[in-house]
Amino acid sequence: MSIKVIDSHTEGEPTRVIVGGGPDLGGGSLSRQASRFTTEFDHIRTAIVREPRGSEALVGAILRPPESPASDAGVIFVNNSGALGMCVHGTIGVVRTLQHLGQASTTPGETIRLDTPVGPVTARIGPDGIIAVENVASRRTSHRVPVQLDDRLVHADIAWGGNWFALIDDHGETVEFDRRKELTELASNIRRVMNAEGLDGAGAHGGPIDHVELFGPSKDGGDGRNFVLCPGGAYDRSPCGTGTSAKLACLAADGKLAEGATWIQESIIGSRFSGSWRASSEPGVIIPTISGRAWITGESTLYLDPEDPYRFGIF
Ligand code: PYC
Repeated sequence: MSIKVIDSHTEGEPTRVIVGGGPDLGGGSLSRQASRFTTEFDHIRTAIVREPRGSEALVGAILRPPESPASDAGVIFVNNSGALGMCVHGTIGVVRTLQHLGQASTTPGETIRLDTPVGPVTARIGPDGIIAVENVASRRTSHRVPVQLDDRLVHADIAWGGNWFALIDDHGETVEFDRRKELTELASNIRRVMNAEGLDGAGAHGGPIDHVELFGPSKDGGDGRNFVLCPGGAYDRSPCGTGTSAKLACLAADGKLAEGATWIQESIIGSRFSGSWRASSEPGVIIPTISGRAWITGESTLYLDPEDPYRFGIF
């Protein structure tokens, strides 16, 4: 069996788009197709994103027919632990890949609308390779929830940005690349305690916290730096677009960022997304736009040799 893929990275975080030989996910809603991917074809997901062909940070994307006639395509994102609701860095990677294939415009101002399991998003082509993603409606559902860990008390906001985030400022750690092991351990503990105590997302798409976002001051002229723990235990090399959307929802709720103003979010490696928001028709719910760049890193054919004991990944 062979699968054709195109790899890219968005501000440091990798995306692998399946362009041939992917699983037949049938029809129905994209969320149904996403759950079919992780139930009937999970071995294909793990073969594509896990070592030895992938890495813990890799997000896989499979293009599907659009769910709505207003959209150009559908997309499902998966990582080392399962399916993601939405993925902004992945969307930027998908659009860059479609441009590379000649299937999307590179003309500034042109748009491409993609359906995802959690709603449609629109990518607008900008100048200098920038791609701006208008993400799904985002909102904060809880403010400063106390979370008692063995060694410290922290306070978490809970917000939806296409995935569920716990956002923490008062963690007492330095948000530096060379502290990533300690930050991973702290964020994992926070997620474990919050989910064990039922401190999770509520309302539409309600569910457990899947990402944890720790904030610190900017090191490079931005508005802040983050460390984002992803569901499978990897940290996001980019500033995490769904996480930046969740952050914008919190800033908007606190009156700390005006509608239309720009927020520059730095990642733990120093890469940047620029974000802004507009109001939705629902009070307390914002529509964020996140901008960043992606670069193609390779085109390849993955071989799944039946004799290879690790063809479906290393567990
Ligand atoms: O950019 O939304 C994002 C994302 C989610 C997980 C990794 N990146």
